[in-house]
Amino acid sequence: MTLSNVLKTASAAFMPLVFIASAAPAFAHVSLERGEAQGGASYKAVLKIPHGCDGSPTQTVRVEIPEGFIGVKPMPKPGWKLETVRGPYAKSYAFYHGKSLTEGVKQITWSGGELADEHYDEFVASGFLAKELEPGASLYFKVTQVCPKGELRWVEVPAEGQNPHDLEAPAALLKIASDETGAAPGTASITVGTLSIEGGWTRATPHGAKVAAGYLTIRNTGSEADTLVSVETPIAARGEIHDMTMTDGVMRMRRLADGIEIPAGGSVALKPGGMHLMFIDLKQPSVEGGKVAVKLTFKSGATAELELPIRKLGAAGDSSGGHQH
Ligand SMILES: [Cu+2]
Repeated sequence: MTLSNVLKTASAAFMPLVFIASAAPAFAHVSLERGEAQGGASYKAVLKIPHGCDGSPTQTVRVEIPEGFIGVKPMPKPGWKLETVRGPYAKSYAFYHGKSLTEGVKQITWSGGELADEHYDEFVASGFLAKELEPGASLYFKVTQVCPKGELRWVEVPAEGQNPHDLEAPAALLKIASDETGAAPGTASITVGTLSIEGGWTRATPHGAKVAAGYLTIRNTGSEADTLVSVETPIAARGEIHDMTMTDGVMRMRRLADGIEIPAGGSVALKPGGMHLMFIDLKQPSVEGGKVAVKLTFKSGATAELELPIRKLGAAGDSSGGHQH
């Protein structure tokens, strides 16, 4: 019996309101743990499956990946068989390593599992929200649950002007955040394991610029040292880790091939005139007020994805930068 049928039956029979109220939780919708996220940044889609099909256990969960959620990789689940269907995107999207993505995972199916109606579970896929997505845009993740008895199809999308709460089986919604709801200028922080990264920023680049630098502070609260070994960003063909040194009175930069060690209990600041992230072969200028997505990878395997706010050209110590390539 569908929810609207229940409601019709209930009202037709003048059943007490308490019946509807107590029945409602059984119809909790499939949803995303994080329902709003920035475009031009990585996103981990955590789909929450709150119940089975009217009492029957869920044995298959299938998700349609919405346009604009690119480079998607599903997380395997013990006890579930994982299958993906790839296909073309509606257009080409800028991605890490200077690549453009024109196709990728469009559908994910976890099957052969057993999620009891009275239990709850999460199904996860990691990817990148294309920077071409408009702030305020809605991405709908259509989800199908298949059970031994019946199935639930969370595929409804509200029509123009329709209240999504009126939908009986809405698809899970992800809103692309407007720029105003992003991190305050000059702050970009994230914690991964024992590492915390804060105070990140980059600066606006003139048209035709080939390189840009990124700055941030990495704190290691753990008992073992870790090393920043690489950086990637969708705005440049490649990322490197650099230091500045004074040779014969001239400031030069050099690549730190071994990365930057963050000592246990210590912190390292990447700042103008010193160590920095270098974005090489820029594909686009960085515009003041925007953000640059970066992905840092550490020797331990930890990765941190954050967004560096773009400060104005010539900001904070730019004159000492003297980037020579
Ligand atoms: Cu450099």
